[in-house]
Amino acid sequence: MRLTRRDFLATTAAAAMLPRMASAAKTPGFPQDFLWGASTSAYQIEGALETDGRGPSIWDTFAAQGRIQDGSTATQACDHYHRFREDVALMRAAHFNAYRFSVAWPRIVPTGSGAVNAKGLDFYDRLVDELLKAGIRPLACLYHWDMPQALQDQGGWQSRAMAGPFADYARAVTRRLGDRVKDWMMLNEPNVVAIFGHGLTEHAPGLGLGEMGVLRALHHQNLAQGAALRAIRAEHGDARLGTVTSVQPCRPETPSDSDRAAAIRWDAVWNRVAVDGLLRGAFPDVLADKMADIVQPGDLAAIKFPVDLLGINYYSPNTMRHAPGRMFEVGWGKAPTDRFTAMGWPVQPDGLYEVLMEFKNLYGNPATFVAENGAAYDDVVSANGQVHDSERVRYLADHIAELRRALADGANVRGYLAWSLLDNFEWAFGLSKRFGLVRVEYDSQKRIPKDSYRWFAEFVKQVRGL
Ligand code: IFM
Repeated sequence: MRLTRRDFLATTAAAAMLPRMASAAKTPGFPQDFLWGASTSAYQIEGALETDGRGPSIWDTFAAQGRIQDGSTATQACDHYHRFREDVALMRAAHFNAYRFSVAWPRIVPTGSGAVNAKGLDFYDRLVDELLKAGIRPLACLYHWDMPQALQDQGGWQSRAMAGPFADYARAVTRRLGDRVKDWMMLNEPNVVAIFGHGLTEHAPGLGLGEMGVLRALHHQNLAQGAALRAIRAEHGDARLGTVTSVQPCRPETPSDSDRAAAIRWDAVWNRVAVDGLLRGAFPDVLADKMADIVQPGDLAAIKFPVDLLGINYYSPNTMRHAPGRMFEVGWGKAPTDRFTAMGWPVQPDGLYEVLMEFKNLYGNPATFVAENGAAYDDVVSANGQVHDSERVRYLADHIAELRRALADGANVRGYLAWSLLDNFEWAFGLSKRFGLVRVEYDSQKRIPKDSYRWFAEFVKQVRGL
């Protein structure tokens, strides 16, 4: 696909943003090797759930239980399994130099442990070769929520025993792809997995176990991550290893002591268990009593690891209020903005600056990259066949401006990947929420690049000096 400047300027709203971003691009602050691209995950885009020996995952079970709000499934999703070449071509046309995808654990180890499925690995082999051919650096994530059902049947993340199978799976994948993929992320958003899948019931496996269920799932993911990091490091001295966490500032709704304490508690659960465990080998004080029931001697040392690159997913801050009777006695308050996405998430770009500066000021400025940032909106296809998603353009532009501000203030940020390349299966919301730079017509599988895609492509082109 060839995109001309005229294509891009055809969009009034996007065109209006360009001068501002063009001058942003000229401002020093984006290094030449900065990573620009998008992220996706296997279950959300691949489809082909029963192809080439893939085993069932917890999300297949969850969907079969009728727990997806719009009744859709990921059976076909974006059919990326068969259309990945077309999707890589879209990235290439947008001048991306990086792409984060996830490997589906149930494709590689269909029964959770034991035999490795070579055909599953073959798919990622083809994908990686296609990316490299297009000059796009592959960043592979090993766990983006699709646990093999067989392991869930043995306790899943409620069990300490997942560390062994996860490390074995990590070894199998990196042995096959490690000659070409150098960036390996272990987990995606362990906090979201633990909170919504284990404490609450909105995500698979939908256990609703409350506070201790959350903390167990977090701790056991941390342990599995530590085991996988060490397993890969032992065999791949040249790999850049890391993980991806969702980091959202937790702000009190009011200055009251009780709301402030709620924000501190939620910050501990949402942000610190994952980040402090990995970077400091420590857990937040406010959770010490509860964690004492879970953590065993030696665990903190097994979790801490000198990562090379840390992915940060940022969408919005959490505005918290004291809510007696709720999990961790917290509830979501009203955010001080009138901008919201179709997910109902507040748009507060300054939170990205806050998060990036926090890594600089509190954690010794490790190398980070924005692994996800983006927004769902109720896009419509206009009479001219285009998607004029000016709100998404504004969302991206505002967040990239905050990223640039953090870079200028010394944050060690190495890249920005938008969520997401394609509209896709948005978990419990099914196909009803669209986050893509590219629209997917699910019936025909036609890809329609949105204005945001053209805007981002033009921006990346300018900022990379192409
Ligand atoms: O779609 C998800 C992704 O899988 C994980 N981070 C948030 C995105 C939007 O909800």
